[in-house]
Amino acid sequence: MKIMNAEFIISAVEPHQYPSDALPEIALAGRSNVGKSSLINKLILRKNLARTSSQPGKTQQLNYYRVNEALYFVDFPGYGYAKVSKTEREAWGKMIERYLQNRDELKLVLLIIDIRHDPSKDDILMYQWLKHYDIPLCIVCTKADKIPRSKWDKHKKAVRTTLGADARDLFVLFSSDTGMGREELWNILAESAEIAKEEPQVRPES
Ligand SMILES: Nc1nc2c(ncn2[C@@H]2O[C@H](COP(=O)(O)OP(=O)(O)O)[C@@H](O)[C@H]2O)c(=O)[nH]1
Ligand SMILES: [Mg+2]
Repeated sequence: MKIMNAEFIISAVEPHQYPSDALPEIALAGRSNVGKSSLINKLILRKNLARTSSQPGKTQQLNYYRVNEALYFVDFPGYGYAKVSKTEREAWGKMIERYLQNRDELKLVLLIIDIRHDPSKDDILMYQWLKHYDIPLCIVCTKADKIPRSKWDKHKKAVRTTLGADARDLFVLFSSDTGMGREELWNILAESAEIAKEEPQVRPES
């Protein structure tokens, strides 16, 4: 995927703040610090558009990034952050559930998991929510560079088993450090969003 442009659009809480141009949306869900911002930055080849935040759990909004005037990334607030109060947690749940239930533009959710650790209770709940609402998902195991190649298979299997994943679920091993999985993931995103994998041929102006 050739990135022509990428920009931050809005931090939305209420549905009326969501963009209204009907472009396909790819959402990213995962616990705080799992590497969601880094993954967006790697996909769009920007160092720091999606802020890799030092204060995990602080952003309780849906952050919209538009790529190539063709699709949006919707970065969910990270879950499982210890200092979040019960009230905040409930607000989080309501916002996410409302989005998942009603958003026609949503084409795919990337469930981001740290390859080194078994999925958390929140990861499992998110997986079950997505299945319940029948939303297409892709499990993305990130930070692959942090464990030796010889252990990838073992960890992949542990992630699948803990989530109770379906053998048909899309699955990508990724690293924001090395760029591993980037092309594979873009191909999945392009397919889900129904956009061309390669830029259309532009005829030189005569
Ligand atoms: N080695 C390595 N570090 C990563 C990777 N992805 C994220 N990180 C680091 O993990 C930390 C959290 O990343 P961030 O993208 O802010 O996570 P977020 O809270 O899910 O948005 C940062 O220090 C990143 O540099 C990866 O694939 N490999
Ligand atoms: Mg982040």
